[in-house]
Amino acid sequence: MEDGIYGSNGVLHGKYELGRQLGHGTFAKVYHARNLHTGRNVAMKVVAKEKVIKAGMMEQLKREISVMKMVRHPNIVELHEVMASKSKVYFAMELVKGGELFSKIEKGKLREDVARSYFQQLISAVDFCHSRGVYHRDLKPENLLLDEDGNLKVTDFGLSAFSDHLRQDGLLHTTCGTPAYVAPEVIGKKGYDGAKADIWSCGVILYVLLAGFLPFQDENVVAMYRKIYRGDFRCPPWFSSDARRLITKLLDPNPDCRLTISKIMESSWFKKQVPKNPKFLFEDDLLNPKRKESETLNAFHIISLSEGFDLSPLFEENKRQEKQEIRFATTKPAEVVVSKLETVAKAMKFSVKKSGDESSLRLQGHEIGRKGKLGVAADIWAVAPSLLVVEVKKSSGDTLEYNQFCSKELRPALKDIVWTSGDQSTRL
Ligand code: ISQ
Repeated sequence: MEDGIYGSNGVLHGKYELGRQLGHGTFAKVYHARNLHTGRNVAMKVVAKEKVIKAGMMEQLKREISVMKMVRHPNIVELHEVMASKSKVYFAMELVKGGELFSKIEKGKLREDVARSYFQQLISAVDFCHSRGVYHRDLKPENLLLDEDGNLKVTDFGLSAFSDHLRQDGLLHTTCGTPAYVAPEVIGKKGYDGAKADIWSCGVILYVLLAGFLPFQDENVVAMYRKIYRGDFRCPPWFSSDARRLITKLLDPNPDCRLTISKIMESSWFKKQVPKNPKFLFEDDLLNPKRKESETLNAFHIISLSEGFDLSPLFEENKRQEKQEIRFATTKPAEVVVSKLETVAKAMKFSVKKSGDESSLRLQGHEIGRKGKLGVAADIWAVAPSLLVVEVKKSSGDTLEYNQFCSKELRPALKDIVWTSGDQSTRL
């Protein structure tokens, strides 16, 4: 088979069983694969060596691969191992199951706080790699994946020579070769600073997250180049003044004037607190990381004894109210919980009030029921860094109406974010 790398059983390198194709482009294909020794599922990127050699990138690539194999960052798709045959290079990478960040933007622009949370994760990944001398050079939404918990994962860091468009079917997908995310100095083919070029692309990505469309667009590619060279773009009216200020400094066509990562991190838009600041049950865990680790395990362990909804044994002191309360654990981020609750409220035409840190929500019906308007209170508690407990209770109105609201609206809406100990996505 494939120049000797497959055994007669079709197993790659005697180790990986290739499964379905996850994506493809002109140069690269990505497959689902399973390591038969460890049982670990991976994403296997297969690239034709010839393309890399033709681009004169082999040496640089080898250097960057050796760096990427050593780096570990929560927002970077991990490169587990690299294998090669005569004609192909195989990258066994962390399998990321939540799809492309793209698919979120295809549904429309993101809320500013949600965009900020993704942008902060992106900048954290970019900063980490730049500090190790690795540049992406091809940052675009196709390279931004989401894991099952909604965390951002950047793919192809240091592998841009192998990077390719995996799909070309979406609203914001660029047709192969368009420079929508590429810095002017890169198009100009002068020598360029990889760090500055990545920061430009981050600026385009931030614009797209907040706008739902590209900053530099034209049916005519030459006209599009011209806009990029001039930094000729407009911010839509819904951008906040802080967001405008930051994007304008990121999309500066002069790389010497463009913001550095540390200046991005100092900017008021970037620093603004993201909503996910749930109350910490074990507040001093934050001060004592050693204890945090053991408590984290305990938190999962305790909750794993109380499957799914209603963890009332955890909160004995509230037993009197237990029929009126819903408590459940989730490994999803707080903004996912908030957005689920807001969707329910919207469907029911309830109004929503949130505390400043969005760890508490109050939902209020407008219809006058048997005991006035129905009021629902939701509180989000972080019991461990990646585990939240959500508590929902009636704050006003009739209990029967509230119970109906819970069974018909709330429980079905929250069902798929409830964590149970059998959940594959939890890391115990
Ligand atoms: C990881 N998981 C799923 C898909 C992927 C595509 C490209 C690179 C890495 C990936």
